[in-house]
Amino acid sequence: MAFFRGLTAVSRIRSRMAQEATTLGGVRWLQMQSPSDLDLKSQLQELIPEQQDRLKKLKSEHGKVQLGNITVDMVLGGMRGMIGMLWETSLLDPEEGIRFRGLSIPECQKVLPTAIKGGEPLPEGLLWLLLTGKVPTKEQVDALSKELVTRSSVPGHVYKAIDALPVTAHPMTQFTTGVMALQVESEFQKAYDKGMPKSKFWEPTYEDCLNLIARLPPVASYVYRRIFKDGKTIAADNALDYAANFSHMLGFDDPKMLELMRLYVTIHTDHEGGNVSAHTGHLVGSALSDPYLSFAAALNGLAGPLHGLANQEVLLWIKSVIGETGSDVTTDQLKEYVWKTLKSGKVVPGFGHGVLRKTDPRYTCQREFALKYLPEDPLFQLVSKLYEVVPPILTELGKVKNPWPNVDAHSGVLLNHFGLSEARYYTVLFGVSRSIGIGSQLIWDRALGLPLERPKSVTMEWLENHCKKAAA
Ligand code: AMX
Repeated sequence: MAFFRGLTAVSRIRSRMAQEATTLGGVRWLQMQSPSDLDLKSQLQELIPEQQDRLKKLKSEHGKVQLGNITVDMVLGGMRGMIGMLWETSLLDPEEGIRFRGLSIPECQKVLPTAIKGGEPLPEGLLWLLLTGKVPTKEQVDALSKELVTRSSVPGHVYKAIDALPVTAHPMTQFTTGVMALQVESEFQKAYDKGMPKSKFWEPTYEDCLNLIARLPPVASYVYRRIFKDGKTIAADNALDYAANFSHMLGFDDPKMLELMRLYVTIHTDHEGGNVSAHTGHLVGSALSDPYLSFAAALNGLAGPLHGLANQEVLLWIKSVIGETGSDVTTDQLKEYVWKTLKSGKVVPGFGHGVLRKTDPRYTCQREFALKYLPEDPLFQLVSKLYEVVPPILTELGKVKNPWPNVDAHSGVLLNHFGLSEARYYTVLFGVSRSIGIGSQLIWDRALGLPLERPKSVTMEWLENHCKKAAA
């Protein structure tokens, strides 16, 4: 109810020229008119002191409040359920899924500015939301799109570094190499080497993160065209928004594909802080490694099959089902194939999650996209069938905590439908999107002066002795 009240308020706000504010899920909505209102950095500058005070107050007034007990299971179980990190940009509810600064995916789809009427959100709008906690106006998003264009030029040595790799190298290896080569441009590193007060750390971090976000689409599309299109690159069309330009540079100009790319880049940005890529970016950044170094580390985590590589694995898995059974695969054949995968010691890609306990809303919004634009696509229909077949089997295993599909179960068939069929490339798209979430949090990490991450580890002997003492 509060949400719909918020929506009505937003339409009212948007039609007015005066400054006004209302609240939705803790998110402030502002429509303002001065030129600095179109400048993201100025907006952040205003917000930072108040958030620094908030953190100081939390520390001084509630620093000793307990947040739970750590059990041996948690230590041995990949720290599941252990609260250990501050992550401002998004929060994941096991039942409901992700909320970006308090807004669920359907809410973001309703309120973030779009390129076409009733279309998918522009990722620049989500970047603005993640950084400021405020829903931007279309003017603010357009200004940010333009700013990203001005930051998007990639030095030639980056392409040479990628070219030094065999063309057969995995796209993620080539992409991460490109990010590492971009690192020589780091403003943070230069400023740190010169010397700067801690209170200023966030400013070159902001420059690096925005530059990084802006430069990833040309680098990523270079990798794609190098591997799959004989190295024939396509120049940027800087009149387009961020995601549409990325799609264009990859070689896909169908307006529906542009919409898909806007949706894809928006929903893959952020998934709170504990997932492998986000946590890695944050951890490496805590050593004051610059955003390029931090993000390259994050990408290496994203490249694992239990994390971001799962989107590649899903499409390859679906195609191997069809290869073995033919395109008219029956439910029984599908069940048999799922069991065969499990018996071979592999996981069923695209299903399960470390935190979520329901169907991933990122899956649901992609399904809605498919129902709108490609309901007859045979691979989409197979994905729908998998929704019925896989969860009961995973449940039958008795150990899987969440048998439902995650984001990766759906993305591949959508991309494949519009001709982006090279599954090995998919995690690169995920990586481009992740820069928006990880970059936003890195800026806040430095603005809030968050410390070096250094949790305590123990040995099995330590745990045994501790448990003996506890029993006595
Ligand atoms: N297929 C087969 N087995 C699965 C499974 C799946 N889809 N999901 C979980 N399991 C197994 C685990 O491997 C584990 O087995 P083990 O005890 O023998 O090691 C057991 O069930 C319990 O695991 P869990 O607590 O339910 O999940 P988790 O937190 O350990 O792992 C995840 C989460 C995502 C790695 C796991 O569900 C998985 O491997 N899924 C398939 C890969 C995938 O889709 N990854 C993408 C996730 C989203 C993302 O990061 N992009």
